[in-house]
Amino acid sequence: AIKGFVFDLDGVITDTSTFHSQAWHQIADKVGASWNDQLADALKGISRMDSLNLILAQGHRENDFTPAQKQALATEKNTNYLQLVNQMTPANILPGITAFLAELTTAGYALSLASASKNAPLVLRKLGLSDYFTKAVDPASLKHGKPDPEIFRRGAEILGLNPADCIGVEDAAAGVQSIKGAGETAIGIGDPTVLAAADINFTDTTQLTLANIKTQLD
Ligand code: B16
Ligand code: MG
Repeated sequence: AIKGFVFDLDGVITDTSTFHSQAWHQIADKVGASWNDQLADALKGISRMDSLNLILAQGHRENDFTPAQKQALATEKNTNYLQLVNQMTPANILPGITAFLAELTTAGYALSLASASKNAPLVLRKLGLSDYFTKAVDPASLKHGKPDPEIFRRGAEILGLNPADCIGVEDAAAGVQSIKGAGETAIGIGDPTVLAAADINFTDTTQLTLANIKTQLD
């Protein structure tokens, strides 16, 4: 039986993906890589350095920077991103999420966070949601990022639960792959063709209710 929920942050709890995209777009322009929606989508759920490597590859510039220069570009992106995050308020919580978190907590489900973002604790504080996520996977401690199953496996482990008793909630294809690899039930939020590997598909966060999930699982 399901006892816990493991949440992605960006794209599920709040839409920081537009902020990540804005911040990376500036870096792409700087290194001469063309920017498009497919590239923006491919960066979802991917770690900061993996994202930079994808952008450099897109511009055929993967061999043009030293590790120190790449570190500086990643830091510059994060500075751009933090300026946007610092303007966030609880109004940036996606529709239905606060009610869903309250519903889950009241019903006795355990909650954890499986975000690839090193800025996740700050984002949760800005949203006023830190109290729901006292258990969170530290992305700095991971050997492999999404789509590897490690982050969602750890999301269950920190709750003391078997992955089979957990539902993972994701908006990115790489994240759904990670959930399924960990042996959890996957809810995909967004385009069902992109998230075809999920067990349950919802087009947006307003559909996240226990009643809707139970209907889909029966
Ligand atoms: P940071 P998630 C991911 O968060 C984002 O989707 C991805 O675009 C970002 O590069 C990654 O976090 C790392 O973020 O640079 O803040 O450490 O979707 O796993 O919550
Ligand atoms: Mg996400």
